[in-house]
Amino acid sequence: MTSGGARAGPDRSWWKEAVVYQIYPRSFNDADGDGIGDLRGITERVDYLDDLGVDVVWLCPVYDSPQADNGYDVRDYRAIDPEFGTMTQWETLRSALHDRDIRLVMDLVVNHTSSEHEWFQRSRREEAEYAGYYHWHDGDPDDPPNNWQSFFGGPAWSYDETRGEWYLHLFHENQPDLNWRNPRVRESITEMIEWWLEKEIDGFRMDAVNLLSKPGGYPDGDPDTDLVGASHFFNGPRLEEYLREIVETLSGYDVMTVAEMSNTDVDTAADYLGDGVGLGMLFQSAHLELDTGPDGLWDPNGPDEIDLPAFKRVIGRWQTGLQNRGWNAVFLGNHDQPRIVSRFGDDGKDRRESATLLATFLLTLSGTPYIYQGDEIGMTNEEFDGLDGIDDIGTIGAVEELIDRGRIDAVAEAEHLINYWSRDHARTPMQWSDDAHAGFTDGEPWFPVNDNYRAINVDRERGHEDSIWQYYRRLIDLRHRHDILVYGEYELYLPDHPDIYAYTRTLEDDRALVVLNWAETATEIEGPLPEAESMDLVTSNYDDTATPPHGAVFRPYEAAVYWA
Ligand code: TEU
Repeated sequence: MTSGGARAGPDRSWWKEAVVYQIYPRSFNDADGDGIGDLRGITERVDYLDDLGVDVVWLCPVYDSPQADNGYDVRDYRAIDPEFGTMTQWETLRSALHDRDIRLVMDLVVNHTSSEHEWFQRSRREEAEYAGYYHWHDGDPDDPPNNWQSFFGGPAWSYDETRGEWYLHLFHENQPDLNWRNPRVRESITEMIEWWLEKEIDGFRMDAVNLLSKPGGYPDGDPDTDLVGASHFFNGPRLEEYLREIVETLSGYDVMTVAEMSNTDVDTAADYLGDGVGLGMLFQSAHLELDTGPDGLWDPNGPDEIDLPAFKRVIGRWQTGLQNRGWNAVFLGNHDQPRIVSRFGDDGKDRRESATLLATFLLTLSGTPYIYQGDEIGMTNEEFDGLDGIDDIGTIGAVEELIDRGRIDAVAEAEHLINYWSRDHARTPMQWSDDAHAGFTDGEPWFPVNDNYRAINVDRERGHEDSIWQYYRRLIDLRHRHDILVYGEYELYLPDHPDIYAYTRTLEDDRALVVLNWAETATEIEGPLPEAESMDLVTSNYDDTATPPHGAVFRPYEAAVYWA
């Protein structure tokens, strides 16, 4: 706070005022009929994004890749995968977005490469300059260097017959981790980042970036933890130094950064953001861990119910914890998570009401909102039959590990986990219309379209005024028009209420109140809300919410925004 009466205005940035839309290219729109979404397909939908009103597109990886992890296994950072198109088509997309004032953020996947990357090929052959590009370790082929586990199940080490050594991969065996201790690796990455910056991109989403620094000596992890080794490889000893190097590379450009950093607490985050290391935002994951079982995501005893007061505590910790110390990235879903309406709302009878409640939440918190493709029309989870039809290597690896460890005897016992967690829920093709394959492709889609596409699709949503899509559009517009929704300070009311999530945003003399009845039942609010009687309703997801919030009965998933 400044003293002497002069109040400092908000520390403005275009990326704080932006609403981001995340595109998973494989599943967005297929223009060439091969069943796989592509760059031309995205370009065809730029007007759609413009109508929705988003400011930034975050494009998941489109780099040349064997697609073992749908592009998060990069074979060549400077080439576009032919499945997605050509560099010229990428440039066309960028220009089409820029022509409509929509910025383009690329995914930066530098914790690991594909095992087919030239660097790894040369490294495994021990070519002098590349020999130390990855984490190699000698040892008995039957005895990995330590007990670390991979995110996708099984050990984090694989033995390479060519080199006769072990290599580290925190994800799939086809995704070897780069050795950031090696200055040559860091130089190569810096050159690659500069190369993309020169192509006039507007920022990076930095994949799994808090895993970059591994401790010397690769110490064993506590074998009784959910992901063995995590305490060693998350936020490792030299992470800050590496992040500073990346930030330095970006410093001459007006770009945004959002770092994927699960397993990070608020104070650590504040060190990485703003006046600390200088990152713009980060994706933390505490609010996505409330429904994991006692032993983590794939605990056969899970998933747990999400408890609203606990959810409010986690969100509040970040909302207030980063106040004046950083900036939040606000999100509930992405390409790794279940569909938000199925997880946090109700994908049955109250789908519209709960999806619009979630929209209200995302677009009225402090921080930059991220909308994942399809959430703006309330797309839902798919139903899977065991591992049949599962594409996600994360799900397959996790279930195999449960069997290997004797935690379950057969896949059938993991059915509930697969149906809850599989990353495939988010990866079913975008539902554009009620045409064949939901208008996603003229060919055979790489992954089946959700059967509900005739009821849930963009054409239908855009066709009527009270749809989820129209609501997103209105709320995006509201946020754009009112600084208070961007820069206002967050304050929670009724912290222990089991169904009501109510908070205010305050900017100088203005105050906004958001009330969300996060339940499938009607709820009467008894507790006090601020200045309720003197507030005007600004927007709600029922067409007749006229009552002031104090003492009012809120209907299932009713969401309302008031101003004073
Ligand atoms: O995800 C990193 C990551 O931590 C996830 O594996 C997360 O733990 C898991 O999805 C929880 O369900 C990033 C990408 O978002 C993901 O798609 C990639 O598979 C992964 O990195 C490897 O690049």
